[in-house]
Amino acid sequence: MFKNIIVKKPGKSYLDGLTTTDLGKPDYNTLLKQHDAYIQALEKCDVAINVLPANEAFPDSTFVEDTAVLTSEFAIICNPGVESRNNETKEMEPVLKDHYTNIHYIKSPGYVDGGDVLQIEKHFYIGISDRTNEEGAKQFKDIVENNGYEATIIPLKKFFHLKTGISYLGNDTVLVAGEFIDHPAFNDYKKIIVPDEEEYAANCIRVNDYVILPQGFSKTYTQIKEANFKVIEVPTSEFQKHDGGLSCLSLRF
Ligand code: CIR
Repeated sequence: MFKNIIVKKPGKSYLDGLTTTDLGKPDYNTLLKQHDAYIQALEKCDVAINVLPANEAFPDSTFVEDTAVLTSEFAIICNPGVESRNNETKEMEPVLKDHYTNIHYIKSPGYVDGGDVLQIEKHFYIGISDRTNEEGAKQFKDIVENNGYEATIIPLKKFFHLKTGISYLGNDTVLVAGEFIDHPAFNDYKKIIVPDEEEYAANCIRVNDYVILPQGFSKTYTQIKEANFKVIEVPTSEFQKHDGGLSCLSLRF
């Protein structure tokens, strides 16, 4: 069960944030509406939500997930692997100190983006990507193993972040796309396979009783419903334009 969620409003500078897509410039008003819809979806999930104000100095900082990885026992403050985002952690640290005394840090030359870390019960999967390097992944693995968890490091082939292509829905079930569909690391889980044309929907979140899923991916929606999960759909076009999915927009603990 998650009790707390941290989100951060997007600022106007979001429009100048990082992207690898060619989906066009985000529309700021639609972006704000979509962020509100995300918060409204979370409100149905029986959690306390801390909505942090926007910080124009950090265009990508609405994607709070990349700053930290949180468990019920400890926090790991990440070291985001792109310079324009690296200091986002400085803002998040005092917020996390209100909740945690047991805090660990990824340190340079190790880099980890929280989007590269998936927790499935007592096991962490850590992707090596353009943002997370081997040194960072090793530091992360050591920290969690010292705290009684297991960890597997997974070099990514194409995905932006590990969680761009996989989500854990609970009940031993993963939602997988692309290079993770046949990846041996996930063979012990029940798999729901996201078709190529719906790849973006592979990034969703399970928050207590609900799976929150991007709107408009009907094949994925139907499969998740058929597996007996309760689903809330939210619009995400303006986040998608900047490589962001639903997990990126919150810290859940
Ligand atoms: C970035 O390039 O960092 C942002 N535009 C997107 C971050 C997405 N975060 C995530 O997948 N955890």
